[in-house]
Amino acid sequence: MKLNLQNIPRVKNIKKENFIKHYFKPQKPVVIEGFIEDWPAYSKWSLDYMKAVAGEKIVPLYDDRPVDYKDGFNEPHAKMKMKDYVDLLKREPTRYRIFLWNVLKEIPKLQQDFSYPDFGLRLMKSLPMMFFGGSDSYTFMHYDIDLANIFHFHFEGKKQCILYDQKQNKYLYKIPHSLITREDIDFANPDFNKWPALKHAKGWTCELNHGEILYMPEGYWHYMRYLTPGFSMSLRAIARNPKHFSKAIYNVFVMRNYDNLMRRIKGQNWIDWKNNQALKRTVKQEI
Ligand SMILES: O=C(O)CCC(=O)C(=O)O
Ligand SMILES: [Fe+2]
Repeated sequence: MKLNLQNIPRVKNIKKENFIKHYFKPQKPVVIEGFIEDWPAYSKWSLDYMKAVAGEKIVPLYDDRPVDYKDGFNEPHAKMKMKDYVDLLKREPTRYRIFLWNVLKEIPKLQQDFSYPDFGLRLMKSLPMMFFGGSDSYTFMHYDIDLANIFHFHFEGKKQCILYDQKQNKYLYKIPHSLITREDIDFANPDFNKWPALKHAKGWTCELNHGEILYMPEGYWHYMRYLTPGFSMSLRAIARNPKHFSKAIYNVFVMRNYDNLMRRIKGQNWIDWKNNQALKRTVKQEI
């Protein structure tokens, strides 16, 4: 038994009218090939290049340990110099990932290597974020706090992606007051005896290679597994669906603070309660 996933369609060098008509308007994901071949980044960006330009920077690292009430929202688990991190990635499989690293704030000259593509959406220019991972590391299933439209550019190596839209929430063991599913689900090889509702979730999948762009529509859940060491950059455009937009405002200004407060007050009990609720609420939906 496998997850119910269909392959994300692939297009070459799509024009913005077609992108809007076939993917943005219907909110469908797509992999765009061959779009950034004229960017300097296409030939320059590699792990070695990042080591050369950012080697001395201290980078925040995350592994796949379960959420601990003592950690703040998105607080890193370790720190290292970028040059040591790249060496580690190349030397051995590691769970350590860089998650949400603000490229332009850290290394402004990287801006010279790429431009903001015109897909007919206004991209948030101050927020290009980078993500790095080692062989077989993964970014847990989540959606982004602002439910944005995301353009995810991949460099070096290969990465597997699994996506779900917001309509699938009832089958995904979503944790309340949070943006993740139960962390003990292995989306690469799920245990359907333990998580039977997953059978009903309809999702999408692809393998991303160097220079390819994955468009993730508003609020889409995403799980990313690094099949080889590599990195990606995400550009985002604000959620246009008013329901998504108001959820984004709620998440940023209410949900995040409420969750942090409850962690401080109730500690591990809060985390345990949320994990339990994720199971209960999904089981209820199933019947
Ligand atoms: O590539 C990753 O590790 C995660 C990417 C992600 O979460 C994003 O682009 O929003
Ligand atoms: Fe994300």
